[in-house]
Amino acid sequence: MSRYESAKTMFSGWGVDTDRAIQILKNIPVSLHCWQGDDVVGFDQDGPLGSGGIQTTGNYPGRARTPEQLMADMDKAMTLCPGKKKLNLHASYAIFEPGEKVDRDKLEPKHFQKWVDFAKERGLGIDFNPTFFSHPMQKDGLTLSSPDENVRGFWIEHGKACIRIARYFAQETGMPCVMNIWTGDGYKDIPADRMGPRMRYKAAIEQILSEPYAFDQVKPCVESKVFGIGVEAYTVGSAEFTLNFAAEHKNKCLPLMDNGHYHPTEVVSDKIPALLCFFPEIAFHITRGVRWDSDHVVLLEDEIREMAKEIVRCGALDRCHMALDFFDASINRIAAWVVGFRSWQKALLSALCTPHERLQKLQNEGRFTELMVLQEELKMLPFGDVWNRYCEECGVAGDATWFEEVQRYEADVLSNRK
Ligand code: RNT
Ligand code: ZN
Repeated sequence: MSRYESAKTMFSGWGVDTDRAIQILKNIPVSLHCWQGDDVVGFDQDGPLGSGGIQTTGNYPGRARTPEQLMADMDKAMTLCPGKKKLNLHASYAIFEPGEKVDRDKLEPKHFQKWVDFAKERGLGIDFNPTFFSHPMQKDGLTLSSPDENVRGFWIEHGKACIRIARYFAQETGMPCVMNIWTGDGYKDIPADRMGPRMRYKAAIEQILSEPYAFDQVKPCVESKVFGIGVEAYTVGSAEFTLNFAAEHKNKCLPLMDNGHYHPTEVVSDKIPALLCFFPEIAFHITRGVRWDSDHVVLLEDEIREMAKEIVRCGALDRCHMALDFFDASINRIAAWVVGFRSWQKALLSALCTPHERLQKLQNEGRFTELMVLQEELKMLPFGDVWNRYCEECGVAGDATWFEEVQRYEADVLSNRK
């Protein structure tokens, strides 16, 4: 008997069909974020990642400097990851003709045509993000909530342009485009007015959403945050703000939870079933915060596994839009993508190989001791053999031999970049 056959028998003793788990996961898209490849710099400006309260640290050699390089790097990463992928782009990754320079309020679908070609050749859907940072029109750190009407107007136009681009992505790929609105708007120190900026933010996002779109094709989201670097005291788009915004605009907007954006003892896993009681669909940025929203590479950690478990056991895989969001510049960037993507795949597959009904029954019957004992026992099942089979069926290495490929690519390609 092969290792997989033996593992399959053990799981089926628990009522888990591992073949079925593998088949399900093959069809669940997870969005891979382009911004891990170049430290969130983009192609529409010259400097490094600007203000917005987020930061990359490290200077590992080989950062992608051109669209061609970034596409080649993403290709390399995707060939080393099992599962269905989507491409996640930021507006700052617009690709211009030589000499052309278009500001963010005037972006058009044509500036993303090369990305569409890239996605279509690979059968990928595309998700999108307006870029409300690294730009001179961010005044006093504010965009959509600025007291300056010109500043707000500029960013509203940017948001509307992004809806039109998202519409184009959905039409071209035939897959819905999740379009996430996140701004770093906030204040470093104690504000004199907390409501004014939020009322302006609300009206501004409403104006963006007045740009026409079909909600089954374009799915705008609002992402909350607790604080950022330089905006420690107050964030306009707080958890309560974005959640209520999404609730009020339920037929045209989704809430997005980034698990790096809450107080350190809060967990997104517990928020998932809470939101699913009210929203038909929700969205995620999956990341790893170390002490703060540090955007470390996703690993197979307890809370990551718990999030995947909630999505699976709530039967909500088709109601959840999952995207990765981290940026580590201190290690090989392709390996960062691969480790993060594979970790989330492991979490999902493991959740799909968990006998949720059996455990729920114990909970409902008040058999809590047994529940604890069995939950611990499950951790000892040979999940690695199921993972290896999944990877094999997806045509990628199950073990870390994929890293040899990354090392070769680093020697042949990345090390030549200046
Ligand atoms: C920042 C947010 C946001 C960004 C990306 C680049 O804290 O998580 O989603 O990471 O838009
Ligand atoms: Zn995020």
